[in-house]
Amino acid sequence: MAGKPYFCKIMEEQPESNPPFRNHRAGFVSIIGKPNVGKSTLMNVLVGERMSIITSKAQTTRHRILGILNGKHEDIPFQLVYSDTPGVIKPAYKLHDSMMTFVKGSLEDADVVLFVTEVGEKAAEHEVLPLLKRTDSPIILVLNKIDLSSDEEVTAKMAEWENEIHPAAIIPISALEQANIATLFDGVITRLPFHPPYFDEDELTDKPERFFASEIIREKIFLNYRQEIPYSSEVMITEFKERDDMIVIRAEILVERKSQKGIIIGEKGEMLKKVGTQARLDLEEFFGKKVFLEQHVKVEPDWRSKENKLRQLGYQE
Ligand SMILES: Nc1nc2c(ncn2[C@@H]2O[C@H](COP(=O)(O)OP(=O)(O)OP(=O)(O)O)[C@@H](O)[C@H]2O)c(=O)[nH]1
Ligand SMILES: [Mg+2]
Repeated sequence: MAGKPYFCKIMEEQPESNPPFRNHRAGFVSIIGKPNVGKSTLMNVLVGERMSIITSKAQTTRHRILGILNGKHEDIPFQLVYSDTPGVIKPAYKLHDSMMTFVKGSLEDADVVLFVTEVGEKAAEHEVLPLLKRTDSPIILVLNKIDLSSDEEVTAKMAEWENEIHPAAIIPISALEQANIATLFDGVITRLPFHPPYFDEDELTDKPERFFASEIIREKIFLNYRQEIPYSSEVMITEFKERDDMIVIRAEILVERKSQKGIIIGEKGEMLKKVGTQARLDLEEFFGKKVFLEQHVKVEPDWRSKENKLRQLGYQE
C-alpha cells in the first residue's frame, strides 16, 4: 500500500542535526473529501499530469494514488507527494472498507491535508469531520467548483467553514477552470516540512504502468454504462507486454452477474467495441506508443465482497 517509505520513518526518528536541515522541503499532502467534489481533478492539476481518472459519477477513484512533484520554491528545492484518495462514504461492501482504509492511511501519513469540499455541501455534521481527527497536521479547506456559484455564496460558505472547523486556511478554487491554484500551491508549499526527498526525482507515482492501464479502461466503463454497471465492474490486466513498436495489453473486465456481462458486451459486441476503441486511443496517448488491446468479460459473483478477490485486485496488502 502507498505510504511513507520505511527508511524515511527511521530517518525521522534521528535526533535533529545541528544546524537544522533547511535546504530541502518534502512531505505528503493528502487530498480527501466526499465523492465527486473534484479531488482527482485537483490532483491532476497540482501534479500537472494525468494521474487519476475523472468522471461525473461518484466513487470513481478506488485507490490511493501518489502523484509526485519535484521543483523549486524561493530557491529551495521541494518534493510534494500528493495522495488522491477515494471519496469518503459509509461502506456497503468489503471493497468500500478497503477504500476507506486507503483514506485513513493517507491521513495518517499526511504533513498537510487538503480537505476538498464543494459549495453545495453543508459544514455542520459533514461526514469527513470525524476522520480529520486522525491527523494533527495543518488542514487546508479547499472550496472547489466556485465557477458554479456567486461570490456571495462563496464568501458565506467560507464563513460557515471557518466557524465549524477553524482550518489552517480556506482557499476557494475551481479545479476545472484552474482558478486560484497558485494561491493553493503557496498555501501547501509554505506548510511543507524541511525534509530530504522521499522518492527518486524520476519517480512520478508509486503505481505500476498496468495500474494506469486498468484505470483508463475503467474510466471508459464509467463513461459508457449507467446505473449499477460501473460500480459492479473491475478491470484486471492479465498481460502487459512492451514491444519495440507497441504495447500488448490483455484486460479482463469483471462483472458480478451474467446479465451485466451481456450489457457490457452489448448487441453484436457493439458496446464493448466502443469501450475498447476509446480505451485504446487513450492508452496510446498515455503511454506514447501504439497499443494492441484485447478485452474479455468475466462473471465473478460478488467480487466486491470477497476478501481473496479484493486482495488479488490490489485492494488489500
Ligand atoms: N464545475 C466544476 N466541475 C468540477 C470542478 N472540479 C471537478 N469538477 C467535476 O466534478 C466531477 C467529479 O470530479 P472528480 O475529480 O472525478 O471528483 P472526485 O472527488 O475525484 O470523485 P471520486 O473519485 O468519485 O471521489 C467531474 O465531472 C469533474 O469534471 C470544478 O472546479 N468546477
Ligand atoms: Mg477521484
